[in-house]
Amino acid sequence: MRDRFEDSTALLDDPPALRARAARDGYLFFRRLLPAEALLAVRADLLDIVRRHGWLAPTADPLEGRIDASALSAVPEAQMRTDIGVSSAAYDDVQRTESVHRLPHHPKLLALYRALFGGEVLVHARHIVRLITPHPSVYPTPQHQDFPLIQGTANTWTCWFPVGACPMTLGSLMVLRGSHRLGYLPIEPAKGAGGIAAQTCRGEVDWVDGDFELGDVLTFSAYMVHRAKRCRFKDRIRLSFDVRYQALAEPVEQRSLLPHCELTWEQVYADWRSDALKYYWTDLPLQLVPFDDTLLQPSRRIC
Ligand SMILES: O=C(O)CCC(=O)C(=O)O
Repeated sequence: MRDRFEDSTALLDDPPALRARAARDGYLFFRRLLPAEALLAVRADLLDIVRRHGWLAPTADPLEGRIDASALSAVPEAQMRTDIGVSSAAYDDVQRTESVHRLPHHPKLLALYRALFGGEVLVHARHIVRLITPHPSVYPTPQHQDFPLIQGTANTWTCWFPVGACPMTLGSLMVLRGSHRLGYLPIEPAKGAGGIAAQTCRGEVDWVDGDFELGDVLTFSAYMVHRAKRCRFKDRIRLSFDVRYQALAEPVEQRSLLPHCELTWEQVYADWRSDALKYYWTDLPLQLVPFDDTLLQPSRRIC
C-alpha cells in the first residue's frame, strides 16, 4: 500500500526542523491548519456561483456540493474552462469573489511560509480555484511539475487545499515523494489542467496520498511531481485552491501577478467591499522576470 501524507503540524514552531523535512520530502502536509469557518464561508460563495449558473442539485444541505451533472454536461466544451471544471463565465464570477482572494492571505498560511522561507513572503496574486466536475471535457490533472508553468524561482511552493472535506475518492492531489530532487523533467503534452505531463522513469513510483479533512493543507516545491486522482462520483464537485508562495527577495515571473482569467484586476475588484488587498504587490521590491516558452517545449527524457 502507498504511504499516506506525513503530518508536519508539530514542526510549525521549529522552522529549522520544518525546512529539514521540506528538503527531505519536497512536500509538507498539515492537518486542520485552516479554520473551518473561513473555508466554509468560501465554500458557500463558490457553491452559490454554481447554483446561479444552474448546476447545483437541490439537496437539503446546500454546502454538500452535489451537482446536476446533466445540466452541466449541456455546456459546450468551447465555453468550458477544462482546467477548472466549469464554464469560463462561471470562473470569471469565481475570480471576482473577494473571499477567494482573501483566503490565501490567511495568517496561518503566511506564518507557515515565513517559517519555510526564513523571511518575508510574496503571495502570488494568480490564485487558481478548481471546481472539478464530471463534465466530459474535464480530465484529472496529469503528473507534472509546476516550475515550467509558474517559473520565476524554483523555490516557489504551491499550496493545495480543498474547500471542504476531500477524500481520495473525490479526486484529491498526490505527490511523488523525492521527485523535487530530480530538477526540471522533460515534458510531453497531456490532457487535464496544465496540459503537460512530466516524464518519469521506471522505479520513480513513491507516490504519497491521503484523504483531506476540512482545513488540511498540502504544500510542495516547484519541481515536485504531483497529480490528481480520478473522482469516483458522477454528481459531486471538488472545490480546491492552488496558490503559490515564494520568498520576497527571489525573482517572480510577471504573469504570477495577473488574474487567472481574462478579466482585468479592475474588473475583478469591481464589487469588493475592502481596498486592503487590491494591488497589494505593487509597492513591494519585486524582481520581475519574463516567461521562458522553451520550458514548455516537449522533449524526451532519457531514463
Ligand atoms: O487540483 C488539481 O487538480 C491540480 C492542482 C495542481 O496541479 C497544483 O496545485 O499545482
